[in-house]
Amino acid sequence: MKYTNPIISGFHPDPSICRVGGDFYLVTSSFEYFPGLPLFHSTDLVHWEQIGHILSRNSQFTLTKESPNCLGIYAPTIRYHEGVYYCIVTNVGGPAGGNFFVYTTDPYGDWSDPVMLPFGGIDPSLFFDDDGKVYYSGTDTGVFIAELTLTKTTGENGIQIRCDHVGPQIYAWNGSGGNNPESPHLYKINGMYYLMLAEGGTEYCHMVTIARSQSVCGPYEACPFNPILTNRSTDLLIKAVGHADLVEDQNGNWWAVCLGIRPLGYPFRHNLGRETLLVPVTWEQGWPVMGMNGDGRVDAEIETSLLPCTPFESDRYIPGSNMVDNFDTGSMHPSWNTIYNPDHALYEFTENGLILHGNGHDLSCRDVKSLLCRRQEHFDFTARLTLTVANISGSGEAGLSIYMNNRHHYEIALTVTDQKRCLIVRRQIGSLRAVENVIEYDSDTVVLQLTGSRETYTFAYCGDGQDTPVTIGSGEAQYLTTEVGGCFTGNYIAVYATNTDAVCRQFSYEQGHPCA
Ligand code: 6LW
Repeated sequence: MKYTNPIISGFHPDPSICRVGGDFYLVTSSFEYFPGLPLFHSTDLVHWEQIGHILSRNSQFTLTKESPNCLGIYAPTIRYHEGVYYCIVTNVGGPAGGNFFVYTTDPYGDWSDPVMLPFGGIDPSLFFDDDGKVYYSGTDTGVFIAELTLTKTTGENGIQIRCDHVGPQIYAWNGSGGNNPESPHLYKINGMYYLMLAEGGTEYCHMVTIARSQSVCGPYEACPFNPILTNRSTDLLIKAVGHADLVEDQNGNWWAVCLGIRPLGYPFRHNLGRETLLVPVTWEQGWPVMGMNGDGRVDAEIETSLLPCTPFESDRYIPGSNMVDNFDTGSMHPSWNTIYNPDHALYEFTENGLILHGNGHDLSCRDVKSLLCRRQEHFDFTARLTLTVANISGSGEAGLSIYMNNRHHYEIALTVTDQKRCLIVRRQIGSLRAVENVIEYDSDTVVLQLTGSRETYTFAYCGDGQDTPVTIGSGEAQYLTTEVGGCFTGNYIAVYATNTDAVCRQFSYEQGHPCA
């Protein structure tokens, strides 16, 4: 069969995977977005459903408001050991930052509060050796390994796990010489210890390298075929592949998940963030060989007969699928995020829809806003928001935005200008900010539409009784890209209100342009 990469499209970087029987669980980074660490389940490695978020409570983590798109929840690792699921991760920046793990016996339920660990740096991973010892690997001034003493107790509230002791940091192998050796994962396979890294930085020179040893703390022998995975200096459409994690399926075949990007065109600029890819792995001379023909590359289409083909029926959210939210379930659709820990007072579910209570913060403000956002998962998409704003004053505004960060966003909004209700299209690219169109519009309710393509984001509206959207503005996609003004995340589609209350009655997101 043939499968297509990415297996999880849009901003889903730094994937980590584990298998429990015939079930695979996969987690990705989430940076400043809340809830943190989206968690996915699959039985065939290609079809994924989102089963929740690992960090779903304010008590588990506090996100810093510094440096949008660059800080927050980085690179997690998910592992399963003796009935317990562990996820170890870094909250980067702010006084609450640091490395910690959370755990659960039920990945569909709540995860524990954090168990903080005294290590600096990023990209933590856990390895459970077959002699009962547990090791941490991470990256600070270099890649290191340290033993952890974890103690598990069972009480009235289920299991409790604490870390009683951490061993010295051992710098065993720092990669093949590329910059930014990071994301170390340890494995024991056929009696050998393997230490797999990313090198070259998360941009276009990204790669995966590996070394092995007979002893967990080394000495490590580098693979003579390093890098074992990279798309650097190729014409492949997927670029910057790296940051991989290995998994063996129930049939004894091996796979890696990794991240990669799909630029809009040339020159390379990407707006979907770093996405999750699946790579076949075979073994030669005791080394993992990655790629469809063992070529150490990741293609958009991969032909393989080896997938554990056990697709499942899911009534959960399938990432990359179309979505309609009537805001009538009383809870948030799993694809919605807030930026930073949410202020729950800003969101009110009613039988008429979701009321956003504007808190005076507009899209350019780097603080908690009355906003919900979801990932842009396709180059070509159509998003629509049916919005009612009854009372609106001159400083009030509610609308639909394509949002990279507070300094890079385009939007269509209902507002008041010169004491008249109107629709505006505004764009901000760095320090340039302009309202580019103003249309008088005197009704309370409007359907706002945002379409995306590789070239352009286009804004349109439908007034009461209208069926055909009227385009009132557009902007280049290339200026809302990581290379222009972002860092580690991808673009989001946001519904928001500033200095007003606004009722969101329906939101839809569809791949493609159904109106075209
Ligand atoms: C992550 C590092 C990386 O911590 O990017 O691509 C950093 N790899 O391993 C942020 O995602």
